[in-house]
Amino acid sequence: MSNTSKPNSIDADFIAEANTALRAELDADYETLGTQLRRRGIDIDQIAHAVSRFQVALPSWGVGTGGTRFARYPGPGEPRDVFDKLDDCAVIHRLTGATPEVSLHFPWDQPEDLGALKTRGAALGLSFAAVNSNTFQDRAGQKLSYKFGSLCHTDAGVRDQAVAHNIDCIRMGQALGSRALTVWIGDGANFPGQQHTARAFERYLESTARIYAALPDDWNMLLEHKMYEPAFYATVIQDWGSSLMAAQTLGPKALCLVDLGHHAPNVNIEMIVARLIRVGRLGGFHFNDSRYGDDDLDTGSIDPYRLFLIFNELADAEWRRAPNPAPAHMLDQCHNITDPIESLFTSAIELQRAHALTLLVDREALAALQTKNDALMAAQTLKRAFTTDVLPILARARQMQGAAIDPLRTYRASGYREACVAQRPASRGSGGGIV
Ligand code: LRH
Ligand code: MN
Repeated sequence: MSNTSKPNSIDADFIAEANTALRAELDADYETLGTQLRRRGIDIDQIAHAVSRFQVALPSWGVGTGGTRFARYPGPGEPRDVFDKLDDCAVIHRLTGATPEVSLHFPWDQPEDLGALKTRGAALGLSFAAVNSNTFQDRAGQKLSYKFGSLCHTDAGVRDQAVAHNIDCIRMGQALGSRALTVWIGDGANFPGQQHTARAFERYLESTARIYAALPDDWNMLLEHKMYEPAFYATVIQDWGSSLMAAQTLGPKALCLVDLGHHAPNVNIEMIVARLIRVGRLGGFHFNDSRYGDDDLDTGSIDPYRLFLIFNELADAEWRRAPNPAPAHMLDQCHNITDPIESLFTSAIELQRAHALTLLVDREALAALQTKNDALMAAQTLKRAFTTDVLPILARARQMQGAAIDPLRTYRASGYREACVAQRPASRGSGGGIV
């Protein structure tokens, strides 16, 4: 456990000092934007306060360097263990004020001492979001392989092993104060005929029912669908329909998690979000961006309008008081060539932006235009919000929480990464794999 040698952390004083030089410029930009928005009947301070309440959980596996099946090029000063990962997550939260929770993945983050991990989290101002089980890899000493699946495996022994792991994740999550279990499985087939499509789904329902029965009353089970990979012909939980069918079969604590990269290119994800909200089963998101497959690129880096349209469904649901629990916002990205800390705080800010932009939509006017089928004016009403430069609002929202007006400039000035390099032995490259 590496809690003695912590890189010089980016503390509140360092951030306050960095903000001093930027305050006057921000005040001027904020004033200008405030005047423009006032003309549109919008109170800029109200938006800034709403943005300051926006939160997204960080993926513990995202602060290390990711890779592809071809190679992984470890970045400098990589975290050695879950304690280093928490240190890095705390830096992201100090810079943005928007990421107070970390989503852990077991066994990747399995500590000897759960209590020590919880204490360290609290000391860093962090708490724990949904925990993720992992029955898509075999680990040392594991009796039965997940090569041909886990919760849907034809061998009851393998299913029992996978169910036991998920129940163990619930136990560890409880010790950390988490309130949800995310279940993503890669179970599926590479050949037509390899797997009985219907029976595989029934085995999934039987296994997840046993996990569901072990859930504490105040917990949720988040079912994550994915179109393909690692299976390349059929995936048991390949789309939102299969996920929703399973959630409705399991019970009210089972909800659907939408990972943006788990759909075919061009799928209208905001429509899926609207449908899941209609039945109160939208449990959360794994935010990232992609152009082709599950590329796990930085959120908002490829198609920020798509991200805006997804948040627009969330804002509209809140406006029309739709009966859906507040979805759990989480990032799930793979940083192959950037500093993961920079990618994660930049992505958290992209989410703050998408959220802020949806608050600029004149929903009364839009509803009236939709009713009278004024297609172009309706589209323009939405686009007008999207094309507003809300950077001053995002910076103000961070400043209001003692976070950085300019996180990238502040982070690079801190020398945090260089300090990590000095204290964390360089890790070797490997053949491949996402983490
Ligand atoms: C599967 C997935 C899932 C995680 C893994 C790291 O592609 O999105 O959410 O368990 O990535
Ligand atoms: Mn995911």
